[in-house]
Amino acid sequence: MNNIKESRKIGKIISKIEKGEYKDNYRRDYSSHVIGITGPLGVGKSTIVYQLGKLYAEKGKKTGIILNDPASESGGSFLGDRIRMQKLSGYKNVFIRSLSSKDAGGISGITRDAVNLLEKSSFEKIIVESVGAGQSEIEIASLVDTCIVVLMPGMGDEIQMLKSGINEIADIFVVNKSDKKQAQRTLREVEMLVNMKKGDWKIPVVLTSAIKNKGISELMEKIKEHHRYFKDNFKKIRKLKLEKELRILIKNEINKKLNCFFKKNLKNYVDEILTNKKDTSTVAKEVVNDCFTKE
Ligand SMILES: Nc1nc2c(ncn2[C@@H]2O[C@H](COP(=O)(O)OP(=O)(O)OP(=O)(O)O)[C@@H](O)[C@H]2O)c(=O)[nH]1
Ligand SMILES: [Mg+2]
Repeated sequence: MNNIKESRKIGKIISKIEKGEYKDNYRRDYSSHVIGITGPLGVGKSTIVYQLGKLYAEKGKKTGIILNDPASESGGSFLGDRIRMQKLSGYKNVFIRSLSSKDAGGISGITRDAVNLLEKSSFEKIIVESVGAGQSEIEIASLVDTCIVVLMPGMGDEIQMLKSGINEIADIFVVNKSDKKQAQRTLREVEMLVNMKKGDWKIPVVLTSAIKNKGISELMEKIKEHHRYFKDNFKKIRKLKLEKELRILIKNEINKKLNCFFKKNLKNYVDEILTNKKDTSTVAKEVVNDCFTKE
């Protein structure tokens, strides 16, 4: 950044955030547009972040980029991330930083604080990269205004991902690595799933080849459209995002408890059915009723 002083100051505060030594009570005023890029390991998230960041920078937008500590992801991309970061930090209006959650525990809280800090510092665009389909990523999805889920062809489990709840958080889908075989097929599969979804925002599916810088300006256009939609329907979307987040988190919690319950009790219920000749569906109903009526 050209304002080296500002950049240093922000960097120092972020280090404090990482150590859990900094907190403030800032509440977002949504003057920044926060864009989340998420998806499974190695689909090209960082490459997309780099291309997008570069495009925003060239358009003169003050851009903040937050990456999760690459060392904690697919170690292999660490060097690539470093090189990209160096290139981007050469732009005078870009601040870029990897976050590590080693000390403060949990990346989502730290990311939230860092996003707040950048908004307070008048960044127009804040891009956040997060990995995986875990809980922290779902939390991150609720803190961004526009959530982009990146997939790639030939993953085999991409549709599984969509079914597992990640589709609930996507405002835009990207099928990256369009230079690979089967990209068109994956595109069609994702489009089919998206078409089944209701709602007044029609989730776009954008085909990109980040490495060749293809499809990135189309993606930027969709991001812009979503931002307009977000601002026009702010209250409604905020509520919906919270609802979605809660629904996913509750499902996760119930699943965890359920697995525990199965491990401990399933055998006993089977024995009970065998001795008392109750049928399985009656027992299942009884068990569930029991669970939901108990404290
Ligand atoms: N063929 C092809 N390779 C790509 C494309 N985009 C990224 N890659 C490559 O895919 C690998 C992973 O890219 P990254 O951008 O690091 O992916 P990521 O999703 O950020 O990875 P993690 O952060 O480790 O989950 C790198 O070797 C990239 O060069 C693309 O459009 N086509
Ligand atoms: Mg990455």
